[in-house]
Amino acid sequence: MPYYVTTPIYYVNGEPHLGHAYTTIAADVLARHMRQRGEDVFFLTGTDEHGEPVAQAAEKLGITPRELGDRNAGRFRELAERLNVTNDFFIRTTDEEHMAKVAEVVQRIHDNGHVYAGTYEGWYCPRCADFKTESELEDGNRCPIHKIELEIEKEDNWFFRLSSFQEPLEKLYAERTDFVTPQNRYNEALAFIKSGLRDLSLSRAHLKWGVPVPWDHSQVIYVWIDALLNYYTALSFARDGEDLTDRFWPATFHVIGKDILKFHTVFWPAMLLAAGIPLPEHVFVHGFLLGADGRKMSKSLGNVLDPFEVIDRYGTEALRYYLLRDVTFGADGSTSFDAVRARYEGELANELGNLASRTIAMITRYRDGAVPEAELDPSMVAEFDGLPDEVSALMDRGELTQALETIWQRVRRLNRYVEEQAPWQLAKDEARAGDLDSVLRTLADGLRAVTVLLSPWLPESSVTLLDALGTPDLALSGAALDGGRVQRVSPLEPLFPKPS
Ligand code: ME8
Repeated sequence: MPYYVTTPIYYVNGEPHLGHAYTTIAADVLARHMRQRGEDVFFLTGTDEHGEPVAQAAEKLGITPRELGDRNAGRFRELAERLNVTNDFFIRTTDEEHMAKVAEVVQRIHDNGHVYAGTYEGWYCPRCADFKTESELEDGNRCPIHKIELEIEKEDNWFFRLSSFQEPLEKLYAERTDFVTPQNRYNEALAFIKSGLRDLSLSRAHLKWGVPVPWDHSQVIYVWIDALLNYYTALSFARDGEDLTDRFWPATFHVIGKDILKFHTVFWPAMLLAAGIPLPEHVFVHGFLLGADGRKMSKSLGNVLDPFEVIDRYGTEALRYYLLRDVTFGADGSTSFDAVRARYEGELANELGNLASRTIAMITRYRDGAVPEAELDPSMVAEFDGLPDEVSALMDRGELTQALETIWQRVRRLNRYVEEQAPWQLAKDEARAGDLDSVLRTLADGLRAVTVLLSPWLPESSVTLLDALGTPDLALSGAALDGGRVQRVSPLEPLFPKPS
């Protein structure tokens, strides 16, 4: 089955930060998990390079918007590499093929009768590149996201008849209750639709940095319309000489943060309906990472957790694990270096690392590294029963933290099993050699099963560990406790050493 997962494309006017890392890691965990299930996966990320915020930032730096794009797209690519994410393509909205396809789709929306000329007047936030309604404004006519004071702007624009999609969108939400998850975000999107949709300006007159409106080159296409279309255009040129659109469209999972909910859950489906393009299956809206003090992360408050610093000290795996473990995916949550340390030492090193090293050490010591051919302990088999399906069902709903917790309970269960069975005692009693065989085999195969399941979160450590168990296969079909057998173990360096 095709599975197409996307991240938002990030603005090149800012630096890559923890929030970007979070969404990108989450999408990668989904992509890796789906590959384990044997699905045909395409994973897209990239950069959003047009529009006013980028043009303004470039001007401030005294460089062209293209130069700024080149510089920062490079930094977002580097971030993706350091996070060890497996995106199949990196789109930039300045890619010529993207721009040509945007023009083509917007022309189609126009030809289908959904565009007209008008004048727009309203509260405009240049940082959001978006007009705000009165009800969205905060005290002092401030942007609810950027807190800056807004001004009224007036412009002759081309308009997209968003209002005529009120009913089709309500119908969509009634028919597909899992179009937006989690439920509170579905409710928020539906409430926005029900509050009445106003037409949307589709172009900007005073801006040059963007895709020209195909029938009026004096204007450029509104940056959000250009940006949203990346999910669709990328498939047409991601592979030289091959169009992947039929294979992967509609997208399975758009992963986004709550700040861009309205664009993805209201404007985007309306645009696609207007262009006659099938709608994506799901939009998963995650919450916001906050500073250690529970406030929005901001450099001036000094409460920002730098993903690169975490990677330098604890490694990529620690960051991937920490973010999806400590902050429930879908909710807001605070972040701190101390919390990373606690998860690293308390769970990765002391629980998983310890389970791995003692399992391998005991098999080496008591059985010369050969895993005995004994019965698996039936009580443990029962505790692992149905685990891969349970994890898959959670992943299908985007519940990445719950999926990780479900697996981690088995890591803890295996550690308790070691304590309960005390193999070091069994080893002293020749008459109990059969019991020791069974315990060692149960531990080896249990460790293999949890490692396969954990590999989307901990891709590197999982490969190292599975190599030491001599069972490199990552297929989820083998992730049951009786799904595959470890024959021999080989020595393993500590997976999560104390940072120097
Ligand atoms: O909005 N916590 O780009 P952007 C969690 N170009 N996630 C966060 C976060 C935080 N504190 N801060 C940012 C744009 N993010 C547009 C998108 S898509 C067609 C165009 C993540 O660079 C989160 O995914 O401002 C959020 O939605 C995204 O970065 C915004 O990135």
